[in-house]
Amino acid sequence: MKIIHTSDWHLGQNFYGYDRTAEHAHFLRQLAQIVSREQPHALLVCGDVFDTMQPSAQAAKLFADGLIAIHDACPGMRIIVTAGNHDSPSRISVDSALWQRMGVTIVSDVEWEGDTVLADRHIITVSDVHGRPVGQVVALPFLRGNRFVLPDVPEPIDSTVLLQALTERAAARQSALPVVVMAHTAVRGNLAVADDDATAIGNIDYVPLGELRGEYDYLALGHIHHPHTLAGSRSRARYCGSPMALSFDEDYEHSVSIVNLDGHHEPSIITQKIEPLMALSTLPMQPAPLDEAMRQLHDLPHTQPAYIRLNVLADGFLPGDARQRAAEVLDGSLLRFCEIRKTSAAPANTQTDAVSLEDFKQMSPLDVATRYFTAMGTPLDEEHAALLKQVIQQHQTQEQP
Ligand SMILES: [Mn+2]
Repeated sequence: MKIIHTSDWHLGQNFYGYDRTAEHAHFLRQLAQIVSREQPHALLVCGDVFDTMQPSAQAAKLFADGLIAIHDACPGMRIIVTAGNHDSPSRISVDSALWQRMGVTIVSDVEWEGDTVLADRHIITVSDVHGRPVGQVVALPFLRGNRFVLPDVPEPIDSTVLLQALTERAAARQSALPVVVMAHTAVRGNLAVADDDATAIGNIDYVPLGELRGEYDYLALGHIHHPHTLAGSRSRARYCGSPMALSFDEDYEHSVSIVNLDGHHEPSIITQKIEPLMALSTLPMQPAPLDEAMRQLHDLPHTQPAYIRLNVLADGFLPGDARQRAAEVLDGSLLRFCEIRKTSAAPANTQTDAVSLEDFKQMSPLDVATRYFTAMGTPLDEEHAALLKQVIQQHQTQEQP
């Protein structure tokens, strides 16, 4: 089974007041070309189709026109779209009956009958042009609840067990075919070492990969915009990432993933780059004083369209007219001024007595907490230290098998 895995389109995004319709249309045209060339069995869109719960008419039109062009590029292809946390389940499924006629399945929410989940609505068989089944897709949207009841399972289960149960159900139907699971959630790779995953995840609450025990052949993930295969997954779990940068910090290459599955073998994955219509540029690369940053802004060639974030080094407040001055420099050009990022020249408090990684590994949790509170200016008192010590001990006893 050959699939194209994409997610996090965020159609209709308003970027510092600028409209990104042309950029999204540029992406959708590229996707139609990729589909036309690859002729995959399925296209999976794993959540966050729209940027907001109430997308504009323009964004809805972008979605419809784009999807029709993609469908026409490979009419036999199954398209499956799931809702992400940015999507409104009711809004995204308004035309789902109409879409179904074109081979487009929109899974906006968990399907219930009374108080049990309609499991089979979430398992979709994908066929080739001759109608022969080539694989199965378990399509799960962003899950808001955490108690699900299946008809033949007595106790309510949580979202990770639901994923596992549906995967097993799909595998039991046709054991030779690969099972692909679509999910929109934060999952972390299994290796304890700091890898790409950790930096991409930031502060999001994530589920360790090991907790998603289903026997899937490929876990097609959406939610995190940085494309990466999860550590320890043997190419079986991947974030395809967003097809374009949605913030200045997403200054990496964006892509869709082309995944080939052969039975239960390790999938082969090709990353297909998406060319941006507009660059997102932080200027200068390293923060510089306002006058220097403004000088560089003046000198910038104004021939290539780009969004600009000014990177300014300053203590205290910036002059009140700094934003206006920057915007005026770019007025009438192809460059769009967005914001000023201000960095303080004075080193942060916590950096004054940095500790090496080796030393850090040797420290007890209590040492770490003590250092933290000291750095924050309110040293840990004896009572709280004792309480914390007790909690740490309890936790460590529980961890023993
Ligand atoms: Mn997203």
